[in-house]
Amino acid sequence: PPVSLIGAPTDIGAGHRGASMGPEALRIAGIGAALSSRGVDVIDRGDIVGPRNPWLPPVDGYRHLNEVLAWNRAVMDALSDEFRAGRLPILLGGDHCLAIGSLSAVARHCRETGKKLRVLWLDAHSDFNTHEVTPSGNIHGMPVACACGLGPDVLTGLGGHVPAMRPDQIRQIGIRSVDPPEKRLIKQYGLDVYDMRYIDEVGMKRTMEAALDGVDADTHLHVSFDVDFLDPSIAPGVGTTVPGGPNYREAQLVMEMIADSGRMGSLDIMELNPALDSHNRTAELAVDLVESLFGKSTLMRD
Ligand code: DIR
Ligand code: MN
Ligand code: MN
Ligand code: MN
Repeated sequence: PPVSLIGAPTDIGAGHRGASMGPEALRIAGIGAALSSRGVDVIDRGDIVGPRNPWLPPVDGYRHLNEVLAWNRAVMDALSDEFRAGRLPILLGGDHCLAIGSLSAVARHCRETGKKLRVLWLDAHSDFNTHEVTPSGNIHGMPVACACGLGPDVLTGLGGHVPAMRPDQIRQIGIRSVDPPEKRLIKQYGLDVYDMRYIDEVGMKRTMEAALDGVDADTHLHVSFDVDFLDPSIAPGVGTTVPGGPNYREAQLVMEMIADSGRMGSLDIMELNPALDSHNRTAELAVDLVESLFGKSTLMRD
């Protein structure tokens, strides 16, 4: 399908400033041209606007809840417009709190069209915190919990249905940093987590086969790519690096196997922080991986 790029320049849910520059870094790394040179019909819709980051401490376990809500409403509306137009939205983050808006839009799209939903959550973190257990109050650590109905009503109800999705519609890949009470919640909700130990033992190919199992012609596949999924040695430009992530070849295989499924209907590229990067290399790597997501390097295959 035709692709729409949507920038969401904010770090409103993060613990470091700078993810607000992510959309422009991805544009400068050539995301639009990379897609059009692959024959993809792509339009850049420009940037969503929202409140500035007041950089305040948490209140009742949430930092900037009102501002996070405003940004996520705008994200949800922007993505919903693209789904109704039959287009594949790529959300250029921005921090990962904005996935509350994209997951709300995707879940609503699937309810409206009767499609099955599968979410692939590529991240070092599970993002399954609540205001009671969060170590930081940063809402970028909470979007998966919100999508599963765990969080403030204003966020969990964004797409008009609580919960937006069931845990069994989500597969998390690359996880290696989970806060202890967050771990208990993940077990309680039965989230499917392919952590780095699993990937090390089983290999990325079989991990992805398991994560994509059951995806069929009726499935809308949403990929939420937190750039800190990648090992920090290749992707230093993120706020919360965690060692021991997928290397370049593993990450590329992930993207190629998603491309081969042919079912990706929406994509988030999140947490890219050019202020912590050098020479925009992390954005360039992200663009390279997006090319794989859209079918590059399937030489010898058909
Ligand atoms: C940590 C960090 N679990 C928190 N989360 C991050 O503050 O909730 N998510 N960095 O991407
Ligand atoms: Mn994340
Ligand atoms: Mn993360
Ligand atoms: Mn769709």
